Formats: sequence, structure tokens, C-alpha cells
Amino acid sequence: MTTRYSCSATPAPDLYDIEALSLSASALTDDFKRYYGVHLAQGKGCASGHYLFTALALTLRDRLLERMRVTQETYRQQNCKQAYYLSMEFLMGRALGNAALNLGLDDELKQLLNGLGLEYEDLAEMEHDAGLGNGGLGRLAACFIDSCATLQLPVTGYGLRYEYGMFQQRIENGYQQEMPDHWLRDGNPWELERPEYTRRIKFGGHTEYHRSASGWMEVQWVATNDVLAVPYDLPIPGYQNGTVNRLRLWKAAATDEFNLEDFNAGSYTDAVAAKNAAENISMVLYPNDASENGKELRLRQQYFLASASLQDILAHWVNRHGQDFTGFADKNCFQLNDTHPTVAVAELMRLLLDEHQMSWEAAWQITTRTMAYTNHTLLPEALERWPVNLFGRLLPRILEIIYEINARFLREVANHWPGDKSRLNALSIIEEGHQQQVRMAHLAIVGSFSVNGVAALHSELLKKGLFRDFYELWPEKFNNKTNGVTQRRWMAWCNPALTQLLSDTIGDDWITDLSQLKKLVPYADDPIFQQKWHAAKRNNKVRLAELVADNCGIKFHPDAMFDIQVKRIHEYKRQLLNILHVIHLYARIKNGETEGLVKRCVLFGGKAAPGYAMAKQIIKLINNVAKVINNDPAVGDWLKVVFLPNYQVSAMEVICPAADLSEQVSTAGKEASGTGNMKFMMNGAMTIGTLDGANIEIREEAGEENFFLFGLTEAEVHDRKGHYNPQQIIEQDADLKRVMQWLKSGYFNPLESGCFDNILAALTSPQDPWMTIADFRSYVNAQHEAGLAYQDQSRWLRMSILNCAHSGKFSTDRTMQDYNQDIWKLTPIGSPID
Ligand code: B1N
Repeated sequence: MTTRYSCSATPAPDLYDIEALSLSASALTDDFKRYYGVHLAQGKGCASGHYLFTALALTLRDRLLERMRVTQETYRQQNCKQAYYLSMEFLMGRALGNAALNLGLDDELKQLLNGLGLEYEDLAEMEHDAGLGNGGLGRLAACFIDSCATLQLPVTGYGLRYEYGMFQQRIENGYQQEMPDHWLRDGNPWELERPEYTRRIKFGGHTEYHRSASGWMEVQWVATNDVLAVPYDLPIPGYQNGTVNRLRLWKAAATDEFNLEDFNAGSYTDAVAAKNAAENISMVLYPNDASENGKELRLRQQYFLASASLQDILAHWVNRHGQDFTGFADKNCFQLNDTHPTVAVAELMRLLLDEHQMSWEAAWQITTRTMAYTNHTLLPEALERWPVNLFGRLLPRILEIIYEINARFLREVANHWPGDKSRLNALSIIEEGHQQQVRMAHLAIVGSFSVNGVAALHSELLKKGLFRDFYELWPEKFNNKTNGVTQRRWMAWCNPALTQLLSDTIGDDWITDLSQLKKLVPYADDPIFQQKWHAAKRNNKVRLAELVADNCGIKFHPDAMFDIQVKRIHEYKRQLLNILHVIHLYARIKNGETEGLVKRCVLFGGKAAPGYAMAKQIIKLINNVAKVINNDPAVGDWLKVVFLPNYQVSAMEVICPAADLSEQVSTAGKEASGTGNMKFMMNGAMTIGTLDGANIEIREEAGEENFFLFGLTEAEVHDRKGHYNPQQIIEQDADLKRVMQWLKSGYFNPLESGCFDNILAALTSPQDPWMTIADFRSYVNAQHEAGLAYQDQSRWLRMSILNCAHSGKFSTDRTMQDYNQDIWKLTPIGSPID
């Protein structure tokens, strides 16, 4: 596409013999003042935090963008293999602190700002979170691209520039209220619009077949309603290494000819108003975590992302190699973040077949050598299926290609298992039934050379369960890549007290090599070190207590145990089990059974999908229980309970450094991995958890004596199905019976009778898939153990230190090295700057 921003035929003038911008405090100060006073035209009258933040961000942005340009030029010069992370979500959070840390400018900025009477932390607080994701899956994408930049791997993220991110949560009368998150309202100082790389995306219309002069059958997808995709680039800096990779986010824009007919009919304003339909595509993030709602707009978003990104990469290829795609698969790799961008498999085929006149066989070779798929969940409600009708109407050419992929695939299946009809049905990309559906996971597996799960157990369960037939057919495709998190954000940036202590004790190599933390092991029993460790944790607890006081009006005492569960609200994550335990503690306190009890501050946080009624009732229950307990004078300091509203990345940055106990209590086999569990561990929290997802590996690394284990195993959960009898369990457990009676009696909802009936019915149903009641007793016992351990301060500190010391595996630096070794096979490329 040509726009007025496109390259002209004349060679570019040489503007780049300039030296890299200075990183000195004085150069930064000059730029900061110029941005504030000139660019933003701020005078002496008012010190607006917003403008101060923006001036600082722009000062850093200059340094980031020049490194981004040089990094991209270097990749191009070296003609290296590149990978692309395709994801509907990138949950980036705030960028300022991360940019400063990775540019190595923390100290300079503090100096600069202090010189002006300003506080760095106050300005950092001004930044609005980039909430372009729901939870783990989106935050994982953000950690991945951070690690790739630090490892100097040529990896680009591709996503959508949603106008509205994850909704803002308020709590009113205990209920969740959703407010729109207009995060771009005050502008986004980090992004760079690139209109010259605008792409055109087709929707609707129909296909026509013509025989070309050379006898080739040409397919044309015509009479489409096109939408433009305009890229915005965000710089992703590596840790003090000069590399700045790119996150390219697409915004939908109407074409000029949009609704030309209306326009010509004289309804100019109608035609302009109709632009909305096109621009709606990137308007809002779907707020569903682990469930798909099957809306047409969502499929439009997915195709928009896939098509724009692939066109971008192919245009780059053609620019350099013309129509010769022989080396393409050796130089490019696409990682699909769950099935959400999986329509890319068919779109790459379309582009190669229809736009680049390739044969089916050659195009399929390229597709299946470049696509790799990551699965993030086993929950059936999250498996994407799209009605064939919808597909045919919205993307007719893509549906034809999916049919052809499926026909060829089913021939392969029939060869492999002659006469086995049931395999054909089980494996087909098209699900038969009263309404035919496209199974996106099947398309992803058929089209990819690699299929991975996100923790050891999860990857095993994929092979044994959900994808068993595919595993039998292609065992070599299946592999595990245990998740991680980036220690730059989740330790170095968010936990300065711990960072200082670590760096004083073992140096700071851990910032780029987390396995170095094992050097802490010899200090685990050292009383002087333990005291320092305790002081750092306490300092962080004071900081969290302030946040809680400001937002909830409840006082957390920093010497109490901080017992924390923050994550999306979902039945499988079992916030209910936690609240049952809280009610149990309350009952004990009320009855004077406080022997062996520890003082606790219990914190919950998380958003419920707006359409998930049960999750919303769970929030209401937590809030009602909290209110009763916090207002009961008989409880005193023994127990505080809060639901912190609007849990998001920047909140976790205050929460995880302050946690003593990390609640990871999902029903075994349901949480694919978890990543919050890792953030807590590396910040020295103890985990109370089931044998689920990455908890298993956390326990393996930490040692079983440093982990509070409870609950049924995945196999036991599986075996119990069909003869689970929660009512009987309740009858036989006096503590549990008491808890359930309090709930039933309306003790926590005196003015809203019946409002927890659904919850009670779900908990006591023999069909309850989450088996909360089955794990109550062992959970309460494990909680008791945790309480006793906390009271032995030096034992607790030892366990806390050892958890941190053994968290090295859970860096995304390790995860990315694993992806690179087994899947991408990229060579790290150094940067000429720094
Ligand atoms: O992905 C995380 C894992 O650590 C979590 O265990 C897993 O639950 C999470 C549909 C999802 N799985 N599936 C989703 C998100 C949005 C959506 O529209 C599904 N999120 C996960 C990272 O691997």
C-alpha cells in the first residue's frame, strides 16, 4: 500500500552519522526541561504530574527509539532468522520504571528529579497501566518479549492496539462494577505510529475462479469490505545491552472509499459515521479469561491481527528477496499464543497461494515449517470453535482454504488408521453436528511443527487427554515449555529493598542470570542475613499496608502474616476454598479457639469476567465476609480480610514483594501453569498449593519441606468423578459443618437473603467439577502448619530465603532459551550501541 508516508524513489539522505544521545544526568535534565517547557508548553504556574511524567517519558523514549532503529537495522544487515510472537494480548503495565532500569538510568533519573524537587516514584505513579490483556496469558507475552530483548534474540511481538483495555473494577455494595478503561485518553508517550506500513485487510465478499493466461487457476476474493491496519510500535528494551526490540500493535482504520455508495448517494455524514464499524475492530479487549464467547467481532479481531502481521512480514521479505520464497522457512518463525491468532495458518496459505502464486504443496511446506502453537488451557469452555456459517460469511476465502487443509489432513489420517471412522471424526478440523464448527486447536496442531504446553503436568495432560489422537499421529510435535516471569520487573524494579540486599550479598548477576540466586543458600540460616531479609520484607509489608489502607480503609499490621490470593476470579482457582478457610478462622476466634493461631491479614484481588455470574457472586461473598469480620470487635487483631479493587499489573508490583503466603489452590489438573505463583516465590513468599500446573515444579525446586502441600492429585480428582459426595464430607467434619451452617444461616448476608444460594448449591453438588469440599480438610491442616511455621520466625525466614534461592528456573530468560533451542533456533545478535 502506498500512502503519503511511503518511501520515495530518491535515496534516503544520510542523517544517521549522529552519535547516540547522551545518557548523562545533565543531558537528560536538558531534554526533560525542553520537553516540559517547550514541547508541552508548561509554565511556572502549575506543576501537573501528568506533564512531568510525559516530559520524562519522552526523554527516555528518544533513547529507546534510536536503539530500536539501530537494532532493527542490525537484524536486517545480518539477514538473521527472526521469530514473531502473535498474541491477542500483551499485558504490559507501566513502562517508565522498566525503561529506566533497562537503560541503566535509575540513578540518573533520581538525581535529575531530586535536583528539581521531584520524586521519581511519584512520577512513575502517574502512568496509566497498559492493560491490554486479561491475566496470565497476556502478562506472559509481556515477560517473553522482555526476556527476548535481554537475550538479544530477534523477536517481534504482534498484537492489537485496543482503544479500551481490561475494564476498571469498582466495588459497590460488595458487587463488581465495570468501568471502561480509556487508557489512551491522556496520550501514550511511548508509541510511534508508522502509517507507511499500513496494511489492507479483507472481510466479507465472495471468491471467483479464473483461468490465467498460463493455464493456472486463479482465485480472487472480491467485493470485500476492507479495513486498514495501522501499526504503532512500542520499544522493548533489553537489560542494559543496547538492544531494543519491537512490539507492533495494529489499530483499525476505515479506508477512504469506505461506504462510497452512501457517499455518492449524498449521505456524506452517514458514510463518515459508518467508519465506526471498521474502527470498532480494535476498540475493546474481550474481558474473558479462559472462556470464549464466540462473538463475530472477536473473530474479526483475530483475522485482523493475523492478516496484518503476516502481510507485514511478507512485504518485508518481498522487499528483499522478490517472489523467491525458498529461504523463507529458514528465516522466519511464528509463535501462536494459544489458538486466538490461529487463523494465521490459513491466512499464510492464502497469501502464498493467491498473492504470491505459489503451489499448494510449496505453500503448505512453508506454513508447517514456520508455525508453532502454544496451548494455555485444558478447560473445555476455553477451546475455540467458530461456526462454519460465520466463517463463510466473514472470511469466505479462508474457509475454502481450511476445507482444503482438512481434506488433505483427513486423507493422511485415513492412511494412518485405515477404516477408522471414529478417528476421522475426532481429529477433523471441522466438527460435525447441527451446526458445523471450525476447531481452532485442530487447525493449529495440523498447521504447526511444534505444539507445547506451559508446565510439565499440563503438557503431559495434553498428550494423554485433550490431544491424545494427535499425539499418537505426531508425537514429535509435542513438547513442554514451563512458563516463567521476568525478574527485571518482578524483582529488580518492584522490590528495591530485596534488590539492594541481594546485590550486597551475591552481586547483581542474578538480574540477567536468575540461577545465581542459589548463592543465597549458605545464608539461609545466618541470623544477621535473616534479620536483613526480615527488614526488607517488613518494609514491603508497610508499603502494601498503605495501599490497603488507602483503598479499603482497613489497617493491616505488618507483623501479621500476609496471606494473599490475587488472580482472575474463577471457580477452578477456588477463591471459595480460601474464603471457607477464612470463615473457619473466624469461627475459631469467635469461639475462643485461638491456641496456635497466627495473626493474619488475608488479601483477595481479581476481576470477574462481566458475564460470569458465579464469579461475581464469589466477589460479593468475599466482600460480605470481610465486612462482618473487620467490623466484629471480638476479632481484634487476629484477622483482617480485604478485597482490593481493580487488581492490575501495577498493583501486583506492590503486592508480591509483601506476601508471606501465596495461595495457589486450584483444583489439580485445571490451572495450566500459573505465573503469579512464580512472582511470589522469587520475592520470598511460601506457597500453599495443590499439585497443579507449575506448583509441582515450584515444590520440586524449593524442596517439599519449603512448600505447604494439600489436596487431591489430578489422578484422584479424575477417579472421584461420579462418586463425589460433598454432603457426606460436610457431615463428617465438624469444622466444615460449622462453616457451611454459618453460610446457610445468612450470617454474612442479613439484608440480602438468598444471595449466596447459588454458591452453596455449587459447593454441595455431587457434580461440582472443582471439588472444593473434598480439599477443605487437608487445606485447613496445611494452613495450620503454615501458621505454626510463621510463628517460628527463624524457621520461616529460612524457608523464605530458600524459596527465593531456588526460584531461578522460573525466569522467562530460561523459558525463552528453551523456546529458542527447541523451536525458534535464532542466533543472538549484539547491538552496536553500548
Ligand atoms: O495462561 C497462563 C497460565 O499460567 C494459566 O494457568 C492459564 O490459565 C492462562 C482465553 C485465556 N489460559 N487460557 C487463557 C485467556 C484469554 C482468553 O480469551 C483463554 N489464559 C490462560 C499463561 O500460560
